[in-house]
Amino acid sequence: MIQTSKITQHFTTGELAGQSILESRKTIGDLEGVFRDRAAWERLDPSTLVYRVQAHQPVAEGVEGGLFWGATILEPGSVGDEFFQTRGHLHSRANRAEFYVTVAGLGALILMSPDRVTSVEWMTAGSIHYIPGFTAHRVANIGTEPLRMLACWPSDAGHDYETISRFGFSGRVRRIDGQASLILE
Ligand code: PAN
Ligand code: ZN
Repeated sequence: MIQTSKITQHFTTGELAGQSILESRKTIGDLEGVFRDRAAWERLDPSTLVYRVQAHQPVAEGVEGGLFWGATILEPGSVGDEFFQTRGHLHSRANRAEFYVTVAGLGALILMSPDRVTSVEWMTAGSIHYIPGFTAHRVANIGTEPLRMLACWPSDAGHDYETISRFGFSGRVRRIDGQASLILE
């Protein structure tokens, strides 16, 4: 049998297309507690779009042995001296790893090890990033164009947002003297 894929990946925009693609969006109002400068966050229009996530989930969430494919488009912008960024998470099955690939834009992949050591990998078109298990991950858009990236992760990984919302990362990427820098807290 010869079949054509029903899901397609656009390599310029990073967008996925196809019938069963799941889509979610996060606005400034959805991201309470993500940015250190609360007053700056409160000054922004809560309906401002920060990022969109598309996911291709060929098996049900939680199935062991499957894979998911996703696209994230993170708008440029800032909240105080921080850049627009994703909430960040661990995986619920914490040992599950993940790949990120940058399609376009400039980003910072913020990683935190189980002993709370935070590091950054700069993201540029074509860069591939392996996120090991037990590693919290968040992405900031440090450029002026949308950051477009792809991700592939196990279908039984799940998302643990609670740990990061309670304990945060031990470092943040901030604009210091005009330059994106990792500032440890
Ligand atoms: C990604 C992220 C996506 C959005 O698909 O879920 O970039 O980030 P948050 O989930 O932290 O809001 C991924 O890492 N999946 O596991
Ligand atoms: Zn993840």
